[in-house]
Amino acid sequence: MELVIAYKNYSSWSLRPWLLMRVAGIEFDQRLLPFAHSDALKEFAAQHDLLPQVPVLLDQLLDQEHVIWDSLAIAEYLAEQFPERALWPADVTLRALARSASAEMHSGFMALRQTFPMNCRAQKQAPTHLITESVQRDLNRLAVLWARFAAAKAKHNAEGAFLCGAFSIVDAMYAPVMWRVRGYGLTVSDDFVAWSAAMYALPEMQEWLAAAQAETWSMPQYDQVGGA
Ligand SMILES: N[C@@H](CCC(=O)N[C@@H](CS)C(=O)NCC(=O)O)C(=O)O
Repeated sequence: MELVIAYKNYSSWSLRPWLLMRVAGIEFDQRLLPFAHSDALKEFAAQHDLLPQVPVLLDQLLDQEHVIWDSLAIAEYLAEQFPERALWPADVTLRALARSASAEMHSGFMALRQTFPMNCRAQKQAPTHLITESVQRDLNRLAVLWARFAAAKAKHNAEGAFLCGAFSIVDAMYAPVMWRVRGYGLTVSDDFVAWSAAMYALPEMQEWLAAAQAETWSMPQYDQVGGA
């Protein structure tokens, strides 16, 4: 399998399947296409009739090359191909919650995502004027979701520091939010802080961070957010 991604420092959609596969122990090669610094992503997309976007998963299955694009579709494909890795929680209630929250991340949190782009190298304190009403609404929504996961975990005796206990797709879907909240000094809730610490401590997340720090590409429009 080959996962096509972009900048480890900035590409939030790339992080999701990469982290999921690494934590689940699914082996893959990675191809990094720095789309703002080369035409390689455009050429790759044209070759496969895709939009010029990452992530894309290439899989050789039953003698055919399968091309899966979009983070959530990749996560679902992997869950189907590797049922023994329990990429979704086994419990139906937790699974329904994890699926709903993953879809909500995929289509929502626009204010947070647009105002505070993922930048793993950032360590800032966001100026208060950037915490607009819409951003605050997104942060409040995270707190509500995290409380809901904590209650569901307790009710279903799910053990572990992640949203449904053990690491699952929903943690991967929210992984960039960990970087956003941490990197810009935002506040969500105590439940979020505990989850964030567990996500940050994952060896795979540290591996991603080290690679992001080693990258020499920069995107000034993102580096300038929240001050120099
Ligand atoms: N809905 C897509 C979003 C993918 C996306 O927006 N990817 C960004 C990178 S994080 C991209 O490829 N941008 C290319 C560009 O801006 O040229 C997913 O879930 O994978």
